[in-house]
Amino acid sequence: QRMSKAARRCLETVLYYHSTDISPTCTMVVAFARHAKLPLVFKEMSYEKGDRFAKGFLKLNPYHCLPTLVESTASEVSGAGGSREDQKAEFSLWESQAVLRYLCARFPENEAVQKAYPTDIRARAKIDQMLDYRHCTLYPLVCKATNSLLGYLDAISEEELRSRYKTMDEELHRFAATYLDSKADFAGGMDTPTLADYSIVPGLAFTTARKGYQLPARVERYVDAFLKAVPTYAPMRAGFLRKVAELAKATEDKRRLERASGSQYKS
Ligand SMILES: N[C@@H](CCC(=O)N[C@@H](CS)C(=O)NCC(=O)O)C(=O)O
Repeated sequence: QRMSKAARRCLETVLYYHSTDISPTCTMVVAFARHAKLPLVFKEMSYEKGDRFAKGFLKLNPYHCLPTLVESTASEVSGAGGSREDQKAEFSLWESQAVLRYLCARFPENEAVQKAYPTDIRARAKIDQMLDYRHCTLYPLVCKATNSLLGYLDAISEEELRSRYKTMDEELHRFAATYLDSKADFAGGMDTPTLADYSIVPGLAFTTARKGYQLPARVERYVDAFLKAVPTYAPMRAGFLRKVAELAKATEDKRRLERASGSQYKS
């Protein structure tokens, strides 16, 4: 059935995210949207089953990465809202931080949005600076240090691992010295969490892949402050930490077995 021009149009915003517990990019957007109580439809996709490779979904996002946000219009039939069949996706967006910014532009009246991404241009520019820093500098160092422990990359020597953790740890100290001060809880001297914190905090959970590693004390307090301020994040973090521990253990066990059997097979 074609949508009549006269029909009232309503917009549905769907957020597709991974059901896997270890996606910092999904976590940052879901935690923010839930905390701000944004009127989104949340759709979990199975990472393992590869839902993101379905033809229909690839049309929405050829990069098949999550989170992906999709907006559709639907005719409102006798006030009941549109049915799925007469909906037509008209906008899709991926890249987690672009999605965060779009949600703020889309729901400007929301109080949590106003706090997380203020309209003052200098405050906003500083948050943008921290978002870019997270994606381009900090997070790549976290991934470089932790990926092989989680089995995402081949094994590396203990010496190399130590060196990568050291580089990451030095950057975390630099982050604390530059962006975290003693008066405010959040990055950039902010009293309430901003988009930058939603983006930075979840990825830090990967650092626990190495037993005995401790975040710099100021960064640890920052994570705690975020957990307190954003209660929707706590269960996500718990699942994330569990999954990191599981993956690290499974990777360690597998490599031990390979070494014992002298296998050439690489994980
Ligand atoms: N730069 C992207 C990265 C998104 C991304 O790689 N998401 C992962 C989960 S953390 C994913 O969906 N991977 C599966 C795939 O790309 O097929 C962002 O910030 O959104």
